Amino acid sequence: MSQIEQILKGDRLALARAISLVENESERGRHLLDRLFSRTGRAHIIGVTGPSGAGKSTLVNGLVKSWLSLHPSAKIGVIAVDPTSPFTGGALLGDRLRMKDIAGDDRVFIRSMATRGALGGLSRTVPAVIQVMDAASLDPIIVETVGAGQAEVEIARVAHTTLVVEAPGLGDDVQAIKAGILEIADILVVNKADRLGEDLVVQSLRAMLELGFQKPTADSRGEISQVWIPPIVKTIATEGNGISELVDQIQEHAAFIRGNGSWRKKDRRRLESWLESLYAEKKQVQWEKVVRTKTYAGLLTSLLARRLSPYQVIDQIIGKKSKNPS
Ligand SMILES: Nc1nc2c(ncn2[C@@H]2O[C@H](COP(=O)(O)OP(=O)(O)OP(=O)(O)O)[C@@H](O)[C@H]2O)c(=O)[nH]1
Ligand SMILES: [Mg+2]
Repeated sequence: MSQIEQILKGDRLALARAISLVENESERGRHLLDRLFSRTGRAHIIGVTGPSGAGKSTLVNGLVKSWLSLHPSAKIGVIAVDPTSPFTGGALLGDRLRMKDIAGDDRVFIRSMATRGALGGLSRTVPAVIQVMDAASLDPIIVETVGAGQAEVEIARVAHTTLVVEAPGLGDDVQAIKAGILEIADILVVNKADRLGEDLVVQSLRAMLELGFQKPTADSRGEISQVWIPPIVKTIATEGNGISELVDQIQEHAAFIRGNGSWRKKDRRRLESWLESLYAEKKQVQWEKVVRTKTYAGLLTSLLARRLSPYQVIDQIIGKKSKNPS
């Protein structure tokens, strides 16, 4: 059986190997992705983001368990993106611990990745790893990432359904919840509902929702416009409380976006943002080549001597003749 066939039928070893090739951005990995691409686009991609320690991994563990009890024949992919430096393997071990209930299940494929994104966001190979899992018919594919700036926005671009997990006791609770999360959250999760201050977190999220969403109004034809208002789900991930409601909400959101055309729009947005980052990478590589040329060295000398401005140098590099205005 060819490597492609093995991946398509979900062979774990073939899948693990393929993901490593893709992660290392090797030529073979690239080739594999080209051949797998036509088999992708089916999986429901679920993003899970939120501050460090909110209980995301514990929640993913519960979510997967609950999903499998509802759909015993499902095969699920989990990607945990860690913002840790390459020198500490601690967080990766932590994921294994938090996800201990599902780590041994052969219907679940877990992959931990370190962030290597150019801008400190998601690892730039995350979309490619999702693609391999998608081709292997893993569905849903759950991506956990710490909600720190860029990664949070990126995950919302990649996922069909984004869960933002908050929890009491993470410092300055109420202030820490950024208004920006409404733009990315499809479902708001208040985890650690067993902890003091849980009601404050719920209240501030609710206040934010009221500010951010007006009541749906009937248009001129009397139809109520369709707006998804993120539900707030309270959970105790360590006990499994609230998880089945969370699964319901996730499936409801999937049905909602399938019904109103957003699913396709999100697919397009994801692929477009992927193209954009590939283009930026190519440009970067080109630039690094330019910097090593003699022409560049010459232009740099002119720049330092103030004979050419930075604009004129760039014009020369990209091949435009700089016109002398005088
Ligand atoms: N009391 C309580 N503790 C919880 C709950 N959920 C998770 N925890 C604990 O909170 C700690 C952090 O949980 P994780 O699941 O590792 O949190 P995380 O958001 O994945 O953390 P990072 O991946 O480091 O950002 C662990 O000690 C969990 O056992 C909960 O509902 N209640
Ligand atoms: Mg985690």
